Amino acid sequence: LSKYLLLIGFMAAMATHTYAQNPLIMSQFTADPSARVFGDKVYVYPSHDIMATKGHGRAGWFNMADYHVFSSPNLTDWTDHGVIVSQNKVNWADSSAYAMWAPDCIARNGKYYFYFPAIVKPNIGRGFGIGVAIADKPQGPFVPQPEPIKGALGIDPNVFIDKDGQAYIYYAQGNIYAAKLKENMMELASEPKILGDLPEKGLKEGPYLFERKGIYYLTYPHVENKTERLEYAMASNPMGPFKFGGVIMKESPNCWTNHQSLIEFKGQWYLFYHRNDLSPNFDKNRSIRADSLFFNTDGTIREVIPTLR
Ligand code: FUB
Repeated sequence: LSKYLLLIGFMAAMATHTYAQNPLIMSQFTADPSARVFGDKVYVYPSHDIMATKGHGRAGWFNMADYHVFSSPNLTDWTDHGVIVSQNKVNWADSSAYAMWAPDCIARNGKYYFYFPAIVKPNIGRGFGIGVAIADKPQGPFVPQPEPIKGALGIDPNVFIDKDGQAYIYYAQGNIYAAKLKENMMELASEPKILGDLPEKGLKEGPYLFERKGIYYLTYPHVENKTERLEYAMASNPMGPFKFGGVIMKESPNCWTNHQSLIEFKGQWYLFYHRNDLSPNFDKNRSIRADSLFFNTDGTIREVIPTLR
C-alpha cells in the first residue's frame, strides 16, 4: 500500500509541476527568445531563422523574414499562433534583407507593443531601424506603425516598464544603449545613452533588463573568444550605473550566438536562450530553450547549466 501511495504522490507532483523539454519548438527554427508572462500563460516572441533565397537575404548568414509567437500554459505544450509581423507588411523595411532580428513585446494599458529591428529601405536610410507593432492581444493581430522609432538605430530592442510607470528601451548598436520611452511607447523621451559601465569589448547585442526585489539586472551576451557567454550586471536604477554580477550561462562549443530573457512563472524563474540543437552544422538555424534559474540570497544569479537534449 505504501508503494502505491508513493506512486500516487509522485504522479500528483508531476501533474502540478511545469517541465520544459528542450528545444521548445520542433516545427521551425527559432532564436532570440523574448519570453513574457501575460495572464496565466508564457508567450515567447522569437526570431524565425530561415535560409536565404534568391534575391533575399545573405547565404550563410542570419536570415529572418517574419515573426511568430508561441504560447504555453505549462512550458511543455506550445501553441504556434502563426505569423504576427512580416517584413513585406512593414512599409519602411527593406524586403530583400531578411533581417528581422531579435524582437521583444511588452504590455501597457491593455495593449501589446511588439518591438522589432529590420533594415530600413535604401531611400530612407542605412542600417537597422526599430519598429513597433501594436495589438489588443498578446497573439495579435499586430499592426506595424508606419515609421521606425525616431532616434533609435540598432538591433535587439528590449523594453522594460518600471514600477513608477516609466518605460525604457535598450538596444544595441556597437554598444548597449538605453533611453526613456514616452507613455505612447513609440517615441524616445530621452537621448539614447551608451551604458558605458558595462564591459568595453565583446558586447554588441542582446540586452535584456528585468527587476527583482529592487535590483535592476541588465543581462547580455558577451563574446571574448568565439561564442557568446551570458552575463549580467546589477544596478539600483534602470539606467545604471551597473556593476558586473557574474556569468549566467557559459559559452556553447557549437553555437556562436546566445540570446536571453528571464521570467518568473508560477513561482519559478526561468532562463530562455537558444542553441542550434536542430541544426548542429549550421549555427544560424537555431532553436529556443528554457531552463530553471535560481537566485542566491544576496540577489546574485546562479549559473545555469543547459539541459541536454
Ligand atoms: O538573431 C540575429 C542576431 O543573433 C540577434 O539579433 C543577436 O542577438 C544574435 O542572437
